[in-house]
Formats: sequence, structure tokens, C-alpha cells
Amino acid sequence: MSSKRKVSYYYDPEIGNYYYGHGHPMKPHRVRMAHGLIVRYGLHERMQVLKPVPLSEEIMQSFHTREYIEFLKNVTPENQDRYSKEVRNFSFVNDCPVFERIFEYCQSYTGGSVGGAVRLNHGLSDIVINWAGGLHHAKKSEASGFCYINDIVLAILELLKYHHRVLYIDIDVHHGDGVEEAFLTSDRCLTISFHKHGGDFFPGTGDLDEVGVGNGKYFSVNVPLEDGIDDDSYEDLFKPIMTRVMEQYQPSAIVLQSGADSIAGDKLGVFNLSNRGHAACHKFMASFGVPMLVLGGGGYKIKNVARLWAYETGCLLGCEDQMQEDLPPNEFYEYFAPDYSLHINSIPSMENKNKRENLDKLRTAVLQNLSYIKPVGASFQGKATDALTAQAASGTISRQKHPRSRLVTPADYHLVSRGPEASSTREEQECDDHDFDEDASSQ
Ligand code: V1D
Ligand code: CA
Repeated sequence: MSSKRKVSYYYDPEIGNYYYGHGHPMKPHRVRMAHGLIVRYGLHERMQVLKPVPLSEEIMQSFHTREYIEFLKNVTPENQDRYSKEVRNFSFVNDCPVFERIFEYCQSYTGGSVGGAVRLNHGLSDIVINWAGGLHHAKKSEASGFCYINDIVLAILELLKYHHRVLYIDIDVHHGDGVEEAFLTSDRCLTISFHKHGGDFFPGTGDLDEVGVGNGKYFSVNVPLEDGIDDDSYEDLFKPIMTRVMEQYQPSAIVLQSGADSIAGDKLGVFNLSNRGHAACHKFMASFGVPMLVLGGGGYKIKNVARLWAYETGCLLGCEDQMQEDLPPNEFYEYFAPDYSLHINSIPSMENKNKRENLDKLRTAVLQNLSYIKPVGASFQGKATDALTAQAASGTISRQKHPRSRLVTPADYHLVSRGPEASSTREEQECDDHDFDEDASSQ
């Protein structure tokens, strides 16, 4: 069924040139590597390839504060000492460094996600993919966990202009805290995150009993997991829970954050999923036939990120069985040593600390909470419901009150090509990193 759906894909040829800095695990270059595989597998010929239009400051302020955006726009590695107060207050330290052209980077990945939402709203696409997006930790006026602008919140706000109920699903190994917080008091966006929880694992939120507040009670769903979860255990949670969510909530649009750090062998993640287990979530959600925005997220073993997202693109196009196991020659071929293959296997020796009994209890508890969700329609009978928490909503969220917030139109999102795209050459910057460098000859 998904093979007949119109798929659009955002890619900015500049994305791989943004660089968080030496030793930082987040590497936008992985999006370029994924794109290289997508093109070499010929997937670009089966979908519409779009270049994102940089998102305006005004639309960013639908969620973020003006002061925060002003700072993000003006700060540079050279002048950041002059902004020491803002650097500290807005948390542009350690995890979230100031780097060259940081604002352009944010405009690019948010442009794809919000552009995708606009396309879905207008029925121009059934599925939109933006692997550069999915930066789920960014807060209204705080950078967090490698995320500066929350493209997901902005895209959901755009979808809410046309859809009564939007479902947000987060399969990154980290809790999707920024998105959950933005819609904590809303019943118009149900957020669900599957993640590692416990110890000092970042960000520390997302326990089972975090269910939302006020009108949003039971519309925040958290599935906290232990290390080493494998495909079978994950599927035994994901499918029954998402089936119940779809039955109870009946969303008319879905946003899927597909963080690749839940794959086996990730440098920050602690799960043990294969690419097939991860992609099974895409296939399952696509099977409902609801308009879907698919975004990236974390993922720190970049050869795995590229392979995963290329494979998931194939799954969304319904042609994954035609993707040969031996990777086609591509400009980043040496990264894929030693196997040069498409699939990523679970690690057989890794212990699954999620015991059957605990998973059964977890599933039962989540399903119980979902049973409290009011019948479809009851939550949207002429009642004005805020899309955001009062705190988060002090920007512009309502089309009626802020007509200028609807400046994005489908015409703003240009078609790049249907043919092969030239990828940039590998940048020197990718070679200078020790802790988090991808040694082409390792693993
Ligand atoms: F290891 C590092 C080296 C350099 C800079 C940062 C890190 C690093 C690793 N893990 N930072 C982290 C996490 N931060 C902490 C901080 C310690 N403080 C008390 C907090 O543990 C942040 C992990 C971010 C994960 C981001 C994400 O994968 O969820 C993501 N999703 O979309 C985009 C990113
Ligand atoms: Ca998650």
C-alpha cells in the first residue's frame, strides 16, 4: 500500500558541511551519506526531491522566544564571548556549542520539516521525509541535547492548522522531552516516546507516570526501557501500543521521529535493534494510510545512520526488497568497511535487560492509560483547546489571532529534481575528529 503513496523527500546539499566541532558526536555529514546511498540505490527516482527553503525567524517564533531567535541569529564562534550571559542562559555550552553558520543550519532543517507539514496539509504529499530534522530536545528558549530549534514542534503547529489530532511518535533512544513539554497540556497532539530511561541517561525525563497535564492528561505517553532491547521485544510493545493509540486517538496526521541511535552499536545509544526492527515501526505506521512526516534525530555511528535511513526511505517507498545487500559504489564507500552491506544486525552477545515480565507489565500499564483517552471527537466539540502549554504558547500559535503566522505556502517549497543529484565531496572536517570519528576501517 505504501508503494502507491506519494513520497516527497527534503535534502539540502549544504547540510553535510555544517559542523558542530571537533569531538562532538552530532555530525550533519551523516545526512549527506544517507543521501549518497539513496541516490545510488535509485530511490530519488521514485520520489519527489525537494530542497528546503530556509525557515523565517517569524515562523521560528511560533514556538521559540524572540530573544532566543535573535541570539541564535547573531552569535558566532568569534563573537560569543560578548554574549556570555546569553550563551549561559540559553545553554549554548558543551552539548550545544556555537558553530559557524549555526542559524543557517537551523533554517535548513526546520525548513524541511515545516515545509513537509505544509505539503501534507495541502494533500501534496502522502509521506514527507526530512532526515536532517527531528531535533526533539530544543525548548522554547533553551538549546538542549544537540538541538537548537525544535523543528518537530514547529511542524506539528503547522499540521494543527489543518488537523484536529496529530500523533507524534519518537523512536530515538532518548526521551522526546522538548516535543512532550510543548504539548503537555494539549489533547490535540498525542506524544509517545520509546526510550532508555534510568541512571543518568540523558535527558532523565520520560518515566511511565509522566502522562500529561490538564486537558493533556493521558495524551503524553512514555515507554521507558532498559539497555539492550531487541527487535522482538520492541515489536511486542510497539505494535499493540500503536494499534491502541490509532484506535483510541484516530489522528489525521502522524509525525515519526526516527532517531537512529536506537540501533545496535550506536556510540551513545544502548539498544540492540537491527535496521529491520527499527524500520518495522515505519512500515507499521505507514500501513494506516494516514499522512506522515518522517524525521531524523540522533544517531552517532554514522555509517549505520546512513544505512538505516536509506533503508527506511526504501521501506516508505515500498521497494526495500529491491535494495541489494551489497552497497552500491558511492562517494563514502570506505566508511562502510568492513562489510559494505546494507543491513545492520543486532549484537548477539548483548544482554536484553528488559525482562519479559517487566515488558508485559509496562505494556499493560500503557494500554491502561490509553483507555482513559476520551472517545474520538469528544475532545474537539467547539471547545477552544490550546495547542501548547500556556508557557510555550506565548508566541504565535493561532491562525485567527496571528494571521501572519501562516506565511508558509506550498509554493515556497521548490522541487529540486527527479534525477540524480551531485553530492558534495567529502569534507576535510570529517577527518579531524578523534573520539567520535568514523574510522572507515573499524567495526
Ligand atoms: F559525548 C559528548 C562529547 C561531546 C559533546 C557532547 C557529548 C555527549 C554525549 N552524551 N553529550 C551527551 C548528552 N549530554 C549529557 C549531559 C551531561 N549533562 C549533565 C547532560 O549527558 C546529550 C545527548 C543528546 C542526545 C540527542 C539525541 O540523540 O536525542 C538527538 N535527537 O535528535 C537530535 C539529537
Ligand atoms: Ca524516544
